[in-house]
Amino acid sequence: VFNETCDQTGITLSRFMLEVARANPDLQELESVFASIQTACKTIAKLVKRSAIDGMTGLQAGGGAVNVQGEEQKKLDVITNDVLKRALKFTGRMGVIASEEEDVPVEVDNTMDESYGKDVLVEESGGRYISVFDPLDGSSNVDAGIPVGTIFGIFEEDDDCKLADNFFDDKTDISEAMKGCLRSTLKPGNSLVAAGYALYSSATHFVFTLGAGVNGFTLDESIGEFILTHPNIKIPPRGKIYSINEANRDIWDAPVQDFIQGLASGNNRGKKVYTSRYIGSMVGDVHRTLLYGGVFGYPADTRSPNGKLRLLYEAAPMSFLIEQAGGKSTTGLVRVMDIPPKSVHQRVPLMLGGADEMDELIELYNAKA
Ligand code: AFP
Ligand code: FBP
Repeated sequence: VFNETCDQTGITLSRFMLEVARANPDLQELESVFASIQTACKTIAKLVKRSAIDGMTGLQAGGGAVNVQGEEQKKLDVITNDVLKRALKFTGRMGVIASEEEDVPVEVDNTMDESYGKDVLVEESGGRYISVFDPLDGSSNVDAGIPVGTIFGIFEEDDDCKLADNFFDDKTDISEAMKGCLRSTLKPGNSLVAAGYALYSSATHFVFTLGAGVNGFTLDESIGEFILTHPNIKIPPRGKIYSINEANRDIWDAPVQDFIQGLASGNNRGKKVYTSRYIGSMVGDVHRTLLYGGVFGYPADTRSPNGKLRLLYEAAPMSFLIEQAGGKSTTGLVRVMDIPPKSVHQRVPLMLGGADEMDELIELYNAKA
């Protein structure tokens, strides 16, 4: 019956993860993590779609809420953060979660949920994973109906972090203990065990990697399931689109100025004249880059020497996906996946795209060094 159902629906994300877990017992616990993430993403898709109708547009009440990066929080930033946090909490597999919308990482106290009443034990606290996420990336666009997304990355907790958990009994020390836990746990992108995004657009897409290629699913709203529509995504070595905020052109690093000029004029190794597409919503811009090829970036400039994008929950997960699809991701000087984070909300210059395109950019940087 199960197979017959799948013949009718296609390969669902749930079935895909079930088969991954069967073939790789070590990844079994990730199945429940993914079950929660996909439920959260379906919920966020609904919230985004209904935001104008349900009065969820605009800034958080009072207009005064600002996240730790000094960005004004929108109502949807706050509620989508809550949706993801709650979903991850009840996997029972999370030790720590870190989000764009939280000042510091949040420990997952996943033993009890008061809303269920005191007697209901939800899960034994057995956090094995750490999740980093941006619940609603591109949210400044959302009121105009422009695509937005959720980005996530999953690391495995290490032993030092488990030791730090012992200190959580004294609630007053949680935040300091968490900082210690974070320092000992959050790793460069090359330690990610999974990463992905959901794109809320003309359709809802869910694209992820477990370190063995990239697969893309599309939400079939009639059955409420993500269906495998883009198996084994590969980014071509060269595309014909670049995606970058050209308002910053005059203040970019010189190699990026030369590189983009070369793409626009056809004076590049591929001898192709590129066109420009920029949504200003990273998930949409990266999704197009993955599927159509080309270049996406938010490089260093004189105003923002570290660029704009956050290493942990924007640049590293997207770099993992791009590399798994055969592309490359660099600051121009170093591979983004190799950069160890020093703080949760650290920014990093990011240029990603086809392997040939990025090799050309890296050579331009090397030539100017
Ligand atoms: P918001 O979440 O504030 O809309 O920012 C989106 C974002 O971090 C990323 O998704 C875009 O690629 C980038 O900012 C766009 O930034 P610019 O407006 O400076 O081009
Ligand atoms: P497509 O339907 O081929 O994507 O074309 C879209 C479009 O007509 C407009 O929506 C868009 O503003 C314009 O082309 C972009 O043109 P260009 O590629 O020259 O920037």
